[in-house]
Amino acid sequence: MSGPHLHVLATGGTIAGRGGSPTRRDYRPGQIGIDEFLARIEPLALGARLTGGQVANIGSEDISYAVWARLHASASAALDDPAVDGLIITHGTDTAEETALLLDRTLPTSKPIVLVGAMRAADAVGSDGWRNFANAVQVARDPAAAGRGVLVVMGDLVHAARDVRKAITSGTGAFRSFPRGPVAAVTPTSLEWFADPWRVGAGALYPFPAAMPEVALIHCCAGLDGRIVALHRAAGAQGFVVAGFGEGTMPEPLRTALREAAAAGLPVVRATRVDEGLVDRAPDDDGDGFIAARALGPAKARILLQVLIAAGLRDPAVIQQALEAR
Ligand code: DAS
Repeated sequence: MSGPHLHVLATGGTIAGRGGSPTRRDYRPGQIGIDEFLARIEPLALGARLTGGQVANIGSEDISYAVWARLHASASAALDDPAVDGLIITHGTDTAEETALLLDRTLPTSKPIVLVGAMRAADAVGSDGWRNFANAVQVARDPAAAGRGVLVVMGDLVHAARDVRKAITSGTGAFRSFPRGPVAAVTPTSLEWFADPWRVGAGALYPFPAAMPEVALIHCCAGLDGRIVALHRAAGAQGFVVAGFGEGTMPEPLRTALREAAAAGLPVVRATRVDEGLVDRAPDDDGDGFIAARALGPAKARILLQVLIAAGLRDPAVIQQALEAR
């Protein structure tokens, strides 16, 4: 097939899922290997030459540092290959936002990088995976997709890694972007960008971690006290992200325990358990030594904090600045 050469790295997920019944949810993720997947895509004649590699074949709920390390190494090798014009990663939807952000911050973005999944298995009634993949090819084959970090293509929309999240448990419109919204609309035969690239020619923002530091994510609930902080510190936590109430508030006993952790040099990021909304710096943050998550939700704030700590960046002011980067 003619057209740009796109390399596809498969990790599993529902997009490669197959099961017992086309109507029930009794499928197993990661049942279709990359060779079979590409053979099924070939007849669609998507205007790109596709090669593939199998990094893993798992449900993304089981994603691990080991899989991430293999994926990053394979992605780096593909992006370094002058014969490769763009990269597509097939992935489960449950942790797509975390993988996307991790790669977004640790890979160069001089070529298109697109992560794609599916909400329904390949053999399910109304399967969305083949369309999502055809859309992913439409995006990855466009040179204008470069300079935008890692993009996530789901449900005829293109999302930036920083803003995207799985917002609904089921249905093909499950992915949303906050606060900026999607960056493009896509179909297997059309692509409409809504804005210019924002990271043109940039190399990787940070090195890929040699190991992922323990960062605890504390989900606030009424009456939570500070004991959980001591438990995590005893277990080796190197930093904390709090999914707080509202604009990142938390019960006073928890604040006290986290203030002590910050004073001991453990970065503390205030995020929110609320589905949407920015967490800006609060007047007490300077005194508490806390960092505001801004537009990042708790799960992605944790990934970024792990990358930063692994890079030796623990200063709250430096971390706050890193949370502003798109
Ligand atoms: N099987 C889950 C996963 O791999 C869900 C999915 O892929 O949609 O994330």
